[in-house]
Amino acid sequence: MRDKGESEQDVLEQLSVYRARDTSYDRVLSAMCTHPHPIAVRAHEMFMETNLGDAGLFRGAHELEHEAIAMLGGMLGDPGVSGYITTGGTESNIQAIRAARNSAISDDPNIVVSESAHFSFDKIADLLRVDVRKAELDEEFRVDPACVEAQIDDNTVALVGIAGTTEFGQIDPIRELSDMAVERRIFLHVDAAFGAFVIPFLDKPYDFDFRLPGVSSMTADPHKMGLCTIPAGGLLFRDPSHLQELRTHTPYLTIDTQYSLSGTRSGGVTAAAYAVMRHMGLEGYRNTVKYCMKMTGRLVDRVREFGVEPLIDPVMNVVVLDVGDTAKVRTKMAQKGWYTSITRSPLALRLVIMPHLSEKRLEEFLDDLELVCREL
Ligand code: 0PR
Repeated sequence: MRDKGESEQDVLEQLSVYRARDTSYDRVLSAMCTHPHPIAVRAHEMFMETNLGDAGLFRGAHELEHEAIAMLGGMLGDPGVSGYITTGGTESNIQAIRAARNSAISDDPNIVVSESAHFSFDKIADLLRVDVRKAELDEEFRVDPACVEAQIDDNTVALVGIAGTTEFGQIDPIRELSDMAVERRIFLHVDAAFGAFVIPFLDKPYDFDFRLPGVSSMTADPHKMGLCTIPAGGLLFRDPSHLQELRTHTPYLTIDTQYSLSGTRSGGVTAAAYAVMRHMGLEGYRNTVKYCMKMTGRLVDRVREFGVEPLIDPVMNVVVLDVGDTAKVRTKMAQKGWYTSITRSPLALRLVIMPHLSEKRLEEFLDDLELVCREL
């Protein structure tokens, strides 16, 4: 740091230079985040300095958190859920499994997750010292319930289903997992980090949320398809006693209990999550999902015209394409300024169709993809 500070204008100019190096979302088909809704930005600014780590000082922000959690719960089948606004899917998953582990009695705990689980579960294995067992997928890239069942033993403290897998946008058979969880009395966590703001608005209904009796907790991220500012995740528990497993005593603060992983945390994102959900309403999200699914359908129709097939018919706005030499196609598309992603197994081209992608950009992307695929 310099001894004498620089003028505000100088610093802002420097920031603009750095900001110009960032990618703008319009050519990004690899991200699960998008432009936040303007009302989320406004709300975030209003509550930026509030600290939910000392919630007694910021009663307004604290109340907004309860409201935001109730709205998330209402969308997912239980407005009476307990929880808090996390920093994202990773924190929600960590905390859900921590609660499950703490509420169970085992010296050698394990959890059974789907092979398609997000890499946050690898962090969980390391942080929480639980054995993370991975169950195989069926040919449609959903977890195979029989494989989950085969991995369960007396030390299994949680099952995890994914509703909206990171790589394929697939939905695990949550009803079967819920039945298993009820029968075996095991905690069931549903990771709907991406899917929470998509699945309720698809034409086809899916059972994936608290309407299923076995679902104990859910991850549902406003900062993905919820159009909120970053970092905003949702952690929801059906049974308030599970949230209590995360309780830390904070005697010298204005409120003597904290549940979050982080201590000091801005109420900005909480206000943003509240504001964007109030403003969008279910109808707003339904329209967003309708747009993304229309674009997804257009993409699939068009690639089929030049001989490229998706690995599965897209369930949500994630498309995985068999383009032959995936690495080469990805590199060539990157040279044309497009950000794409891949799946690990099998290796294929992964595209996420977020609300920031315009119809015009999609057509340009498809023209370039056709050229690249035909040149192979
Ligand atoms: N669970 C699922 C199903 C996810 O897809 C993700 C993230 C997480 C949990 C973890 O969420 P946080 O990243 O909020 O902790 N899925 C994307 C991924 O890792 C996130 C992402 C977003 C990646 C924007 C890239 C990007 O530009 O692939």
